Amino acid sequence: MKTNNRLLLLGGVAAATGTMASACSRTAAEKPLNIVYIMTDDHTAQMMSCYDTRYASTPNLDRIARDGVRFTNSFVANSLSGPSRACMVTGMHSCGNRFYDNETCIFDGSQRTMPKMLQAAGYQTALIGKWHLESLPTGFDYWEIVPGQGHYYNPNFITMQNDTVSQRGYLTTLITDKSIDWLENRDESKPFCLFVHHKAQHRNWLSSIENLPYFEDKTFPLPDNFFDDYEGRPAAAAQEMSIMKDMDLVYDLKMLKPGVKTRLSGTYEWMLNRMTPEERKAWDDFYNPIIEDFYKRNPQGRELAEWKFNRYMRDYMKVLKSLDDEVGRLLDYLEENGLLENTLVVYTSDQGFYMGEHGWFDKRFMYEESMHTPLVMRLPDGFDRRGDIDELVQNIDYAPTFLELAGVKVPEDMHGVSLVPLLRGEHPADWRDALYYHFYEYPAEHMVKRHYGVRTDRWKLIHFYNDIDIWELYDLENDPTEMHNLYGKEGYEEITAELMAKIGELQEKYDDPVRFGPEHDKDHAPLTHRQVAAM
Ligand code: SGN
Ligand code: CA
Repeated sequence: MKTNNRLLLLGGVAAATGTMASACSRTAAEKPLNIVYIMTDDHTAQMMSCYDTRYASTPNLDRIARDGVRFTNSFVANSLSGPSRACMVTGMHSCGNRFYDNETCIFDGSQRTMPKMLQAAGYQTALIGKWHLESLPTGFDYWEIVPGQGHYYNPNFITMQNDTVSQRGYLTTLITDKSIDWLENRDESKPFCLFVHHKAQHRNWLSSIENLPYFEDKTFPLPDNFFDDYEGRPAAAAQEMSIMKDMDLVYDLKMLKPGVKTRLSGTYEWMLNRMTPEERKAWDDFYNPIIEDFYKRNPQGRELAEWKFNRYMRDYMKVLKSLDDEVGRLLDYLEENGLLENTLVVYTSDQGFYMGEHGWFDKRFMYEESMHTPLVMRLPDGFDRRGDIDELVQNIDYAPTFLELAGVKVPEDMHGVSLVPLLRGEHPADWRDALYYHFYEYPAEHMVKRHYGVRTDRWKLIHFYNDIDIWELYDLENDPTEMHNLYGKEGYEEITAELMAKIGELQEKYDDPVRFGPEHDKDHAPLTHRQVAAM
């Protein structure tokens, strides 16, 4: 058994709860570990330079990986904000935490959560930024959240007194300010776990005023499969998240002009009304020449596709620059205050995102770009692991990881698995060989059909169900962009049967009978995977 002297230092609080477990091998002189968990929204690995150098430069995010590890196979369980956050705090798949989708669910804050367990073990816990679980946070000594998606400009915050307070400033900066303030004023006698939840990079990518001029000289080539015809993939064809068809010219691409009304132009104007007169002037001074040029040239066809894609990329990059700078400011604070040695810093996103792949923005699908999520960790002293970790990991694993690091016994029925052995450089022989995924939010915005499936290191099998019954099989080694659905093709019977069995096994393990949604479930008993497969 490994000694865990650090646990002795946690003292009576956790010991008295009887929840201690042997966790990590650190020396007696070291202080208990702290955790800073930074989660952004819709930040995808294609736009993080330690994963992909084609587009963005994110030196501060990369710094986290440089002094620690980069997970190359990090995925979510249900690629949507609320569900991802619920998976993260509970260590359970959506079926276990019962937060299936953003539109119909309210998180039951009375259930077991990792922040509550950390609190019980003597940790100070705080949450700042986007929460998006509808009920007020539980398990945090301090919280300050934005209502719903939050606003980039002069946002409202909900405080612990349940007041809504409007604040001057840009949200990415404000969340960092508040995080640093909390660190400054915390009770230094206790270890802490701070959750910093940014709105950035969520739609509709409103840059800070300072960053407006950046990246205007950059042009980005369209991804090879931008003009995907979705052949053999009817569920992929049915979505409404196309840059060409569904991206709003005013709301997303900022081409506001008197007389031009789009589905979301009113929302965009309402957002701009949050700006101070000075901000609004700087905004208009920047966009007006672009707007004028756009309507004058009136691009069509491929030229319009390139124009839309490039505006999208540039706005995303401007917002990302603030995010990277602000994460840098938080890291500097930790460094200057001697906190880095004994703090695990985690950086991840609530899911990945499409940057024009298949012609899309948004997420939801079990395809790679959105099932994948960036995950890098700066490791505290005592953890010498560096470089890449290639094992299959999922956002349900964060809760057990933090619990183990805090010396709290991970409940046996928790779906996630602690990543601590991987952080120590071990390669457990019995590590999972497949990940389970289930997306439920349909019918809804972007119209991505309900689906579930399994992903191994090489294969992916997906079943789209509900008002469609389509299976898709991908060979990720030979078709990494998932353009060729091999389901039902000759030669793939055996792997298909194996993956189907795996889905059945995982649905049983996680107790996830396929749900058709609240309307259907009122009158029908949930169907098992096997019943659906037999339909
Ligand atoms: C909003 C966005 C959608 C986005 C969802 C979920 N529309 O509804 O484009 O898919 O959030 O995103 S918007 O018109 O309000 O911008 S999530 O990350 O919060 O799950
Ligand atoms: Ca998101």
